[in-house]
Amino acid sequence: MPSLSQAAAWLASSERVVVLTGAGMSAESGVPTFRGLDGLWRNYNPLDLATPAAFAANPTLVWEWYDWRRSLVAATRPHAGHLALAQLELLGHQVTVITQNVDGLHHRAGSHHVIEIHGSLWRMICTGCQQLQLNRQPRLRTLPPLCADCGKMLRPGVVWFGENLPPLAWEASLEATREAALLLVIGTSGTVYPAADLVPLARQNGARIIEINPDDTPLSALADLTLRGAAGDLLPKLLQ
Ligand code: BV8
Ligand code: ZN
Repeated sequence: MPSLSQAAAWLASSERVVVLTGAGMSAESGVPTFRGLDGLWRNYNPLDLATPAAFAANPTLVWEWYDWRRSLVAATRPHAGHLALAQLELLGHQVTVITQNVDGLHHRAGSHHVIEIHGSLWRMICTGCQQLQLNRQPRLRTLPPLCADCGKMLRPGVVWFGENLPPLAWEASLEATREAALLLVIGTSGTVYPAADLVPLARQNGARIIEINPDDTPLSALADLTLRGAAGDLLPKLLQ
């Protein structure tokens, strides 16, 4: 694939690399995407469950969904694509992974500079005392889980639709994107904002854009190069 060698050449000559990943980055680890056919749980649309209103209306149902996702992710592992991104750091590039995913697979693959702009399945926040707790227990005993300190209900430590992104994470993402020489856009449909805005921002600041996705997306028009394929297949080849 000539574009693969072109992409490899651009990668080799880029010191500061930013990687924006979406649900498609975790697909080959067996984590369902949001919009693919396999993305549904009990026939609910994730867009209907990942909202403050859904949690207020039925916290147990929303927790069942997150508990199911936590168990599923706990049983998977990073794939060769995640590992290839971690390896990129070892080759001397300054790599910042800005992920929309909440599964923690980039951390488990060994990437050091990961910005989780939509939070994490493994974090919980108390709706009472606002304490942030890390909890990696895949199957929670009681749903909804309660705060050990104040007894109030815990919520998943993720950003729901209609909620602001964590300010420090978003600021760090903007800064890294402005400095990027190369932006890899991997496994995202580019339909969620403000994450998708990072792509035009990188372009405005002179970065080269490479999209890795089996399908066309609204972001494809902004890419200097599109590699039509799966992350787990193309990223190791790109690293070679
Ligand atoms: C915000 C955490 C300011 C939770 C997620 C009206 C009212 C309020 C807000 C809005 C509104 N209208 C629009 C908005 C903005 C809204 C938004 O963007 N809505 C969309 C639906 C239009 N955004 C927000 O609300 C954000 N906050 O704007 O704050 C504000 C505040 C108040 C009021 C207004 C504004 C917060 C957004 C964060 C939501 N939380 N996740 C959880 O995970 O449970 S988003 C969630 O969905 C994921 O994190 C992910 O980001 C997104 C799914 O998108 P993708 O990652 O792109 O995945 P998708 O399935 O779509 O696509 C997969 C892709 O992979 C495909 O292209 C496929 O081809 C490809 N693929 C498949 N296999 C592979 C592959 N690629 C490579 N290899 C493969 N093997
Ligand atoms: Zn509490």
